[in-house]
Amino acid sequence: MPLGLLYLGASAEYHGRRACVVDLAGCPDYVERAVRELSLLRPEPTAVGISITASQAKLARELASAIRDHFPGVRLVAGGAHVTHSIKASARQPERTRGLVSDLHRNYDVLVMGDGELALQAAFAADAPRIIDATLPSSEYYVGSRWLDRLPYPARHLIGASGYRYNLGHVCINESNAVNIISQRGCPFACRFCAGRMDASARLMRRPSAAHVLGEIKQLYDTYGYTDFTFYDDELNADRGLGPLLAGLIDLQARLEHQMRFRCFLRADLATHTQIRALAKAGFVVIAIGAESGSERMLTNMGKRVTKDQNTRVIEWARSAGIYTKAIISIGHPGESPETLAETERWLDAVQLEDVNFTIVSALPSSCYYDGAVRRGGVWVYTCPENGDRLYDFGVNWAETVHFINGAPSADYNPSIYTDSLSPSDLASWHRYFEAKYKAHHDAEPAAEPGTGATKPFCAVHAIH
Ligand code: B12
Ligand code: SF4
Repeated sequence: MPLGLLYLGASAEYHGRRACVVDLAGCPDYVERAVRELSLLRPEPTAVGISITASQAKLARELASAIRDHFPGVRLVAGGAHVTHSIKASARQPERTRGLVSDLHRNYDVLVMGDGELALQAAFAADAPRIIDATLPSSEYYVGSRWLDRLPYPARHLIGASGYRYNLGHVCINESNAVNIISQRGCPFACRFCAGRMDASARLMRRPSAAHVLGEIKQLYDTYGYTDFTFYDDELNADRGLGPLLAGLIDLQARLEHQMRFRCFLRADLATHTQIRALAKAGFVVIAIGAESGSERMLTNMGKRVTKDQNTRVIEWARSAGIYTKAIISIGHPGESPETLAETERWLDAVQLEDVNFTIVSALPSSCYYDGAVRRGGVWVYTCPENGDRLYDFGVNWAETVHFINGAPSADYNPSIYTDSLSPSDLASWHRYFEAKYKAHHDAEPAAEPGTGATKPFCAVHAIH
């Protein structure tokens, strides 16, 4: 479920507005569908918010244009990762981001950066500024931990939550009754491929109390009968306050006399054997780790600050605790070569994961690979400070191109990046090779991550009136 929009919907309702959320995930006729849904609203909407990630920017613009045609005078508000990170990146890469930022200014009336629960109300005001920056703790619209504890739970009733049924997103789990939740925001780490990492405010952690999170889980169980939960937190163990949450989950299940199942993302360097056992005891059956590579040089180059041995150790601990591990492997970091990919292959052969996801890196605004690159001979070049290894990027025009890869690349998929020893097509071949070798036996592979139409680009609309 689109948590961001559902939090905004809840906030709008809390402030006495009528809200409508349209989830366009995986919807091929997303423009027609959105216009149709908006046309049914009475009275007509006065404001429409669109949530945008980089790969959706072009689709969102088409949507915005159709909404303007059908509802002249409506206020169009844009928010989400693309808006936040493009504007933030423009301070460091003004030339490179010019097209992205002007595209946003041309097509939307108000741009909201950061969490939108408080900013949304200001975006509706008659005298709303063109940009509302809610990313800084000094902003009156900043959603800090204190606010997260008071925010209403996501308004899942606005999208007919009972119609959503997912599995826990692991190849070993076929039957499930899962929903996604998020228990903290921000990540203090600085992996160089990750969007937002160049921005200090994105590295600030915020979280509600364990009681608030447990209340949401209970509400989801009571209202919709959900028994399985995927935590969308960037890294659940990035926060030191995991103990009360795990104790609360055990207590909740005992009180309800019902066993629940959970999935989360973890950072391997912060995991301990005790923590993994505690997760298993609380009902965690799947963990996903951003292992990224089996090459120490690549792990250094991407600024992961996790070692291959730490990744291996977590997989072993999880296996001994009866938890399935899924690893995310990313291909095409600075200096990637046939040798480093062979190291990754050897590592994957050694750890024998039940499930693994492959992706090819792309340089996203506000990541180190994007903001830290310099233009040379028509391409963007990021150079690792440690050893001079380089990543080359043709530069995706996110405002004009739908560009992302999830799952095996099609024959015509062309990565935007390359290294000194691997061309874009070499990287795509390696990706296909890994998919064939490690995923071919997964006939019953879930088509998408829980809660998403992950294999297709999507947009979402949030209309308020
Ligand atoms: C879970 C997740 C996924 C899931 C589901 C995504 C979903 N939409 O539910 C899956 C696995 C499908 C996925 C896929 C991808 N993802 Co992803 N994903 C995330 C993750 C970890 C959590 C999203 C979430 O639920 N956040 C919680 C909610 C509360 O926050 P939110 O959605 O940002 O919404 C808040 C604000 O942004 C704002 N807001 C949002 N929309 C709007 C609209 C308006 C009008 C307003 C006013 C405010 C507003 O207010 C909201 C409430 O506070 C984020 C990282 C993160 N921590 O956010 C990455 C992230 C969004 N993903 C990212 C990427 C790169 C991808 C992929 C391209 C990866 C790939 N190679 O395939 C694909 C592309 C998907 C697509 N089509 O866009 C990047 C996006 C970067 C960018 N510039 O767009 C992020 C930021 C990770 C990162 N740091 O690099 N992803
Ligand atoms: S990849 Fe994970 S650990 Fe690294 S900066 Fe991004 S969210 Fe944090």
